[in-house]
Amino acid sequence: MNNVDFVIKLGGSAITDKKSPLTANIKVIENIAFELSSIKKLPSIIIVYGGGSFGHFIANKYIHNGKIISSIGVAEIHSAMLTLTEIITSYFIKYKLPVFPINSSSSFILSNGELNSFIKPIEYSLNNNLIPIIGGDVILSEKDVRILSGDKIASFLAKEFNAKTLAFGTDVDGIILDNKILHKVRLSEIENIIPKIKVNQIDVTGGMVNKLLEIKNYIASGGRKAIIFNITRFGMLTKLLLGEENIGTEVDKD
Ligand code: IP8
Repeated sequence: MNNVDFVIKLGGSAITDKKSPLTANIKVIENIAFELSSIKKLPSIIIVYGGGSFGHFIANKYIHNGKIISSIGVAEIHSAMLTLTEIITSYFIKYKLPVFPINSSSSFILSNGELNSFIKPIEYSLNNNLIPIIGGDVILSEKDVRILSGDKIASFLAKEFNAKTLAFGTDVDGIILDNKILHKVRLSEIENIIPKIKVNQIDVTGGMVNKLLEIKNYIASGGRKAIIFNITRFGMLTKLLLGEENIGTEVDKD
């Protein structure tokens, strides 16, 4: 498996308008594509994206106790994510980015509660100078269908491809407590921070709290640094890719 420099999650709250069903935030998507295309020598990256007002809006209607309770619900959620995939892809291509969308519902299944993956297409797309992009989606198990969040996919792929940085692009400047951005957080501090974070009701996969838990598991199991930053601020993605410091909240080992 080849190594990558970055796994970057495009948060659903950044790339869609969470207040309007099925509405992409075209300006943010276009800025992301523009910034990526403007970097002279793009590091190796895997892009992951969240559901926002596509996946989460539909999923909210059909989820009960973490399970999707209707087959047509599964079809609708998957279809909404395909639409979002197509929107992101078209803007990346507009900026001549060799994007290669990979479907997570065909790359991941749950078997006996364990996540099984087929990620060779991601490895091979990197070998072929393509930028793999993959989103949160519905995934199948023996007897039911669940949502696999983009956060989980991002941390999973960051581990598999030994990413130097796992970056979560959101619509906030990082973890903010008492009106201050926490620029550096150590693994052991995460548990104390989580109860102080406001919970987002729309997000079926748990929003910022889930992100921090995901990062905690990621770093605790040998992952390298993780960063939460505001990807809706033009220029921040470029700073991330150029390795600038203090662009959001960075989480490291103790
Ligand atoms: O926005 C969830 O991905 P997330 C995807 O990364 C769906 O939690 C289908 C709701």
